[in-house]
This record gives sequence, structure tokens and C-alpha cells, in this order.
Amino acid sequence: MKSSNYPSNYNDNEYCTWQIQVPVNKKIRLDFTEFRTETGKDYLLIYDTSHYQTATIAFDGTTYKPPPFTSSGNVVRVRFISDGATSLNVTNRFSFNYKQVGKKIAKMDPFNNLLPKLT
Ligand SMILES: [Ca+2]
Repeated sequence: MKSSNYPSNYNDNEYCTWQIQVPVNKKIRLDFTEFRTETGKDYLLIYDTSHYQTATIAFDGTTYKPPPFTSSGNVVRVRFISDGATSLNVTNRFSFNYKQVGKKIAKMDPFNNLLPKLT
């Protein structure tokens, strides 16, 4: 995913939402590859939709990249909101990758021990 106009500056007055969904029982991992937004003005929000009440995370800024984010469920919404102005001589853009990740698999499947051997 990339901000609009990438690698040029994103637009003013943006309000866009991406919904990322993977199969049930999988999770989503977001990895930010670039993050340059205007501090205190343009925000990226992550909604972990399995946790409506709590897990909304907001990022802005030009000096750091958000850490990798892993959802608790199989749906994540990412929203970008920019204000009505762009400062001169700045780079305003971001990009991130996402991938499906599995939940931990139990080390031993006891059911296997019950199957007759087929030799
Ligand atoms: Ca702005």
C-alpha cells in the first residue's frame, strides 16, 4: 500500500480507508517501509477491528517509522487523514506492506497418535 501520488506528496484533505481481510484464524501483519507525514497534522490510524473499544493506534511524524503491527483478528482497517495544507519543501508520503500470518500451531497433535499405522 502506498500513499496517493507516491513517490510524490500525498494530497491535502485526504480521508481514505483500506480494509484488509484475511481468512478466519489468520492474522495480519503490517510492516511500514516509509513513513513521512506532517507531525500533528496528518495521521495514519490503525483499527484492530476485533477490539473495537481499545486498539486504535495513531501515527504521525517524519522522524520514525511505526513498529510492525500484528492484528488480534483477521480484519484491520487503516485510515489516512491529511489536513488542508502541505508545508513547503517537505516529503509527505508513506508506504507499508501487509501479509497474512498464521496463529501458532500446537507442537504436537495428539490425534495423530490415535491413528493406526499404515505400514
Ligand atoms: Ca498536511
